[in-house]
Amino acid sequence: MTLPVGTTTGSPTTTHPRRQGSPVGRRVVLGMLGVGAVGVLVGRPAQEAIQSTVSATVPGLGAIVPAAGGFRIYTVTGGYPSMDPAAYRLEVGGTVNRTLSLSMQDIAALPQTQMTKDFQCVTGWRVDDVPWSGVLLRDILIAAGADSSATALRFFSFDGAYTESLTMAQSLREDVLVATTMYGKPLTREHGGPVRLYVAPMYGYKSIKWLSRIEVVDDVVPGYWEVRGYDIDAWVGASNGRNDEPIA
Ligand SMILES: Nc1nc2c(c(=O)[nH]1)N[C@H]1C(S)=C(S)[C@@H](COP(=O)(O)O)O[C@H]1N2
Ligand SMILES: [Mo]
Repeated sequence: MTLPVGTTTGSPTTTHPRRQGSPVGRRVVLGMLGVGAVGVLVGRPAQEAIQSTVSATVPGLGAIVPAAGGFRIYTVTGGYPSMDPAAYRLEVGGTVNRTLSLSMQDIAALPQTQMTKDFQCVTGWRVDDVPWSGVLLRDILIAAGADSSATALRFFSFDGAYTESLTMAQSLREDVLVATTMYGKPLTREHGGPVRLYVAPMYGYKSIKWLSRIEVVDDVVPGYWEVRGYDIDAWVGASNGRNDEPIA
């Protein structure tokens, strides 16, 4: 099976997979056509979220600070790391054709994607209709020439503590964003600026803040909360024993 570069994978508006899709077949290297080819992926419409579910917040995910709009600010290190955007680099490595070290300008030069979707924490709080923008993780993988037959990705934070994981199939979805803005403004330090992941269909713990490195690897390595008992496949409404409304 050939990875359908330049076509849609997954359908954020209608599908809600409970398990990862079938593995990509023979080895296919993403981005054989080069970075220019990803332009065809731009311009998909932003989607509106449907419904909110608000329930009692159960603390337990590290330091918690309430924030505007219903977000709680989480950090497992007890502080917020700071990063001069001019010094920031997003490293992309592992099983890729081209190791990348992307500055904010490099990221801005990649195809930009916007989406407006809810953010749901596994502890129960949900923020409706958050406008996000950045670069699809998929487009970064294409830019790096990632091997789409690799099984998984690992994500690292410059907070020095937090890590996350996704399968390759999950990473190629069109609702998984390397986010640089929220509500039309650069991501604040508290929300993970200058760059965080936003994994729309999954609980918030997948959306690693202060993202510093992406690695394409052969095995899923459970992330910070996953080694502490949370589900690795963190689909909203179909994991962690919860029945929240899926993120449309
Ligand atoms: N580096 C880092 N990323 C993180 C976390 C964290 O503690 N550290 N918490 C996660 C959890 S559990 C949630 S719900 C969201 C919260 O995002 P916010 O702090 O922007 O509200 O960030 C996720 N990403
Ligand atoms: Mo969370």
